[in-house]
Amino acid sequence: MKIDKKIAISLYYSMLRIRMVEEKIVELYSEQEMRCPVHLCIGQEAIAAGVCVNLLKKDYLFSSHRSHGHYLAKGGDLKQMLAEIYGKATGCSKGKGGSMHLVDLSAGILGTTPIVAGIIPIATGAAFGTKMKDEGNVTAVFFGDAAAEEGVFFESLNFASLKKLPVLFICENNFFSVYSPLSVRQPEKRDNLSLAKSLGIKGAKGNGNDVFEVYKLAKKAILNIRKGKGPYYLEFDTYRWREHCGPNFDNDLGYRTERDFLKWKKKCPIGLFEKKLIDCGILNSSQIKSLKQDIREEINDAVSFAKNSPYPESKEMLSDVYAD
Ligand SMILES: Cc1ncc(C[n+]2csc(CCOP(=O)(O)OP(=O)(O)O)c2C)c(N)n1
Ligand SMILES: [Mg+2]
Repeated sequence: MKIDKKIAISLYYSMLRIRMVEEKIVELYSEQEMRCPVHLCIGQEAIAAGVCVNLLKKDYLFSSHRSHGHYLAKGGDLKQMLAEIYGKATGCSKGKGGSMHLVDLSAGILGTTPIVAGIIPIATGAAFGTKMKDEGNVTAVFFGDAAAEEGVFFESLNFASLKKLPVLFICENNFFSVYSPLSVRQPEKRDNLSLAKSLGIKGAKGNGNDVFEVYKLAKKAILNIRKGKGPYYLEFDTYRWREHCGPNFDNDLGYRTERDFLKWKKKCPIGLFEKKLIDCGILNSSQIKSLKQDIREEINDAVSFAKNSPYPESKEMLSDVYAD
């Protein structure tokens, strides 16, 4: 593996931090102090990390309901994210949005929303805006395999291609929409990449559990966009480990098999990359231990901040969240 040491460590750190934040949410969720639903991306961290390491601060990011990883990888403030999940006034949406409405304007995170596919045209519009103003930002939008079934997906790709917009579409294919597998939702031979190409959009598919592969494909895509060559479509296969919504495992429900789950667990994006980094001599086990300790402390601080923050006042109920 030929990889720049600094990039390798930042990819690893980014994935590990996302995993540890979400594991903390798992640990604390049963206290019933977080009163909003959470859609965890444990198992899918490589896509957020591999794409976002290529983005600049001024670039824009949009995502959907499963967005903690995207928010953190793009540089969103951890304290404000946890405070938001705890419904506190110090949260990134002032405690009114919860886990599915993450925003950090200072990090270029313009928004995440839970309406499946609803964010795709919003991101496309933002990219249109930056192009009209000649601002030179790239806009990245993450969405799931089910979002690619909604009408706005096609409209957005069509418009982005027509106007050569600086937008990166990233489909995270985890094979399920809640409990429905692809086989009951899409014709067998459907291929989103061919659909994108038929609209004149370049793209690629990759292994979403291999962070280095994601990184390389995203790097190429983002360079293409920065050169003014128009939109790009990326699709990555991956697997969510936990239930669709919530902190538990749900393999007992029968919509997917324990065998499949274990097969994907063996392809843990963090475990596999960690082994590579150790084999290449980029990190050793004591450095990994100390990285984990640093992240643990950061998370504990952020949890205390969130828990000790006040709830929004009732007079705030109808005020504009992002006005100032
Ligand atoms: C328009 C719309 N329809 C249905 C839902 C309910 N819903 C929430 S998440 C989800 C599944 C989305 O699947 P996918 O886009 O593949 O993302 P994943 O959850 O797998 O990450 C559904 C159907 C919704 N939020 N919005
Ligand atoms: Mg899905």
